[in-house]
Formats: sequence, C-alpha cells, structure tokens
Amino acid sequence: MTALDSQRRVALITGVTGQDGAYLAEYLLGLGYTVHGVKRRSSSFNTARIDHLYQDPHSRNVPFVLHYGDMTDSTNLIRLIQQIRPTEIYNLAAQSHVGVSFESPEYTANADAVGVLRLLEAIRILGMEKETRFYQASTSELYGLVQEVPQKETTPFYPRSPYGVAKLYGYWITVNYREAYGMFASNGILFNHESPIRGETFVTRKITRGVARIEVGLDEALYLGNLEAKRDWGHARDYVEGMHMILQADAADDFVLATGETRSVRELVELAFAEVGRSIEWRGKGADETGVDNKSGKTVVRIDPVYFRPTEVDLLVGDASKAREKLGWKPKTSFTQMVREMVASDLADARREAASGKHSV
Ligand code: NDP
Ligand code: GDR
Repeated sequence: MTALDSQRRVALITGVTGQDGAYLAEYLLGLGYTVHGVKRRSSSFNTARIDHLYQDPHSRNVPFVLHYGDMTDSTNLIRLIQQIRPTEIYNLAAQSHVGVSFESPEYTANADAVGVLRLLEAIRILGMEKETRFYQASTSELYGLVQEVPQKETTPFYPRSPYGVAKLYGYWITVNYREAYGMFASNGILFNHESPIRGETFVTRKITRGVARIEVGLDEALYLGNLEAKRDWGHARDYVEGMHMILQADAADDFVLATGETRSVRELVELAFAEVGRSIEWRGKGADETGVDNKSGKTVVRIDPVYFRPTEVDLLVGDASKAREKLGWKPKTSFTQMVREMVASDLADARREAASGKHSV
C-alpha cells in the first residue's frame, strides 16, 4: 500500500437506503469520506432517506455515489468492490424485519447470512484482506431467549427467529474470516435503535406515526401485537457513530452498543400518547385488550393477533461497557428525547397529509 493509499477514506455501505445507511452516509460524508452506497433496483423511488445528501446526482464531483446491487448477487458485489476498492465496508443490507422473516425465511437467510459470506469472499478473492476493514451489522436478536441480563459480548446466543438465526451465521462467519485470514472484520452487536426515519412497520415508528395520525384525525386506532415485549431502544444517530468507531479501533473485535435501559411496548405507547397530551387507560385482557384515550373516551389501541410472532424475544437490555471503555462510545439521546423527536416528525407529516386532502380515513 502506498502512502497515498493509506490516506484514502473510501466507504462502501450496503443498505444505504435504509435507516442506518442514511445516517451513516451523512456522518461519513461529514468526516470527509467518499461514500459509495449499494441500492436495490425498485419499481418506485427508494432513495427518500438519502436524497438530501447529493445536490446534483449527475455531477461527477460529488463524494457520494450510488450503485445498483443486491446481497444475493455475488458477481455484482465482487465487481463493485473491485471498482471502488473501499477502505471500509459497512454491511448494513438485510431483510431486517423479524416478523417478516417468519414469512420469508429462505430469502432472509440468503440476504442476511449468505450475503455476509459473499462480501467477505469478495474481499478475499480480490486480495484486499489487508486493505479493507469490514463491519457486520449484528444484532441483539442473537440473544433471543433470555440467558443473562444485561446481555454483553460474552452472553450465549439463542436466536428466536429466522432473522436471528441468519444473523447468527453472519456473526460467526465474520469472526471466522477475521481468525482464518487476518482480516479486519468486526461485529457491532447493536440493540434496537430508532429515529424519525425508522421503517414504518417497526413498533416504535408504527406507534409514533399512529399517535400522530390519530391526533390529526387521519386514523382512529392503532393495531398492535405483544405489548409486554421489552427492548433497549436508542437513537440511530448515536449508533452509526459507534459503527465508525468500531472500524477505527486498533484491532478488529466485537462490541455491544446499547443504552442499558429497557422499556415495554406498552410503556412506549403510553409515552407517545402523552406527547400529544393524551393518557391511555387499558381495559380487557389478551387479544381483547384495548387502550382508551381518557381525553376523548375513544378506543385508540387494539390488539391484532397477526402481529404476534411464533417465537418472541421477551427481554433485551444491553451492557455496552466494552464499547465505552475501549472505544469511548456512549449514547447521547435519551429514550424520551427520541420518542419526542419521532412524534414531532410524524405529527408534521400527518398535518401535511391532512392539509393536502390526499388521505382516506
Ligand atoms: P432497514 O430495514 O431500514 O434497511 C435495510 C437496508 O437493506 C435497506 O437499504 C434495504 O433496501 C437493504 N436491503 C434489503 N435486502 C437487500 C438485498 N437483498 N440486497 C441489497 N440491499 C438490501 O434496516 P436498518 O437500517 O434499521 O438496519 C441496518 C442493519 O442493521 C440491518 O442489517 C439490520 O438487520 C441491522 N440491525 C438493525 C438494528 C436496528 O434496531 N435498526 C439493530 C441491530 C441490527 P431497500 O431500502 O430497498 O429495502
Ligand atoms: P425487533 O423490532 O423485532 O426488536 O427488531 P420491532 O420494532 O419489529 O419489534 C419490537 C417488539 O415489539 C413487538 N410488537 C410489534 N412489533 C411490530 N413490528 N409491529 C407491531 O405491531 C408490534 N406489536 C408488538 C414485537 O413483537 C417485538 O417484541 C428490530 C429490527 O430492527 C431488527 O433488524 C434488529 O436486529 C433488532 O431490532 C435489534
């Protein structure tokens, strides 16, 4: 590697059109990186989260470049890495919805497990083991059935979904390539992280968006599944900084990123409604439970069993001491601040939609 090469800061982000991809791309551009992102071909626009990052997509001088690609297509991944010669690869692409993974388990394994292998093999085939650092988006879903609380790097894994099992392969193949070929390949074991650009079907965003739409009069009720599940929810903006820190460490390693606090879905519902001045009274039990808004007396939360999973992860709470001590990483945004930011953003969207008249109640 020449001296000039050692100064190159070129990142390749798979999953750049997703929540974390968008925050990470913005963060790395701010640090002066040239950022290449992989997006999937779609029949409609799928770059809404990153459109603000380039002024003119036709300009040749922008440090942000998008390429078509897919985690299920080895030749495409090899060609992209060969052309771009990234100094850092962030593998964020995945079928990331746990519930959906029960519906599409084979595709989830292909993209989320074998996809990781395809990227690692591409680095090896191209002889870039010493040139490229690799980040794998591992997950607290690896812990699954509770073995230890709080969960840390040494806690045994027991995944509870096709998604979790696919990610388990991704975790271990990353460790294996590090050990077998001396690659700088690290796992970030990230607990749930959310934001105003979180996908609308994950429970946090579904709740904040639902609350906003009920408040504005676009919807009447929010339909949810298991209210008792507990998660350690942080803000995506803080977590992408941790991803970058993981690749700047002296040696490749695996790190938990988490807040250390846990809350139930029920508490999240109550907090989000409180943001618009409503309090919820719970009535009934199980699938017949409802949440009644004390202000209007209307039922605003209902249970739909379709959202229950065949096997559930009941309790996640992470211990990020290793990341704090070795990387200096800690989360900056509180749970309440994050929910407030999400409700405010969804309220603005709902008000725009209501004003445009393009809605059906
Ligand atoms: P999103 O679902 O928001 O984004 C996933 C991204 O992957 C999207 O850009 C999506 O493209 C892309 N993608 C999906 N399948 C393929 C494929 N076959 N080929 C290429 N790209 C594909 O997820 P997040 O941003 O929330 O998460 C990022 C990563 O971190 C994921 O791997 C997720 O599993 C993992 N993770 C997330 C956590 C969280 O709480 N957010 C916690 C721990 C891990 P498109 O936009 O076209 O759908
Ligand atoms: P999770 O996130 O499965 O933790 O995976 P999600 O927000 O989907 O579910 C969290 C918990 O809420 C319960 N729940 C519901 N979930 C959804 N989606 N919709 C509902 O209506 C609903 N009602 C209750 C779920 O059962 C679950 O217990 C996320 C993803 O980002 C993964 O990619 C990532 O790896 C993990 O976080 C860490």
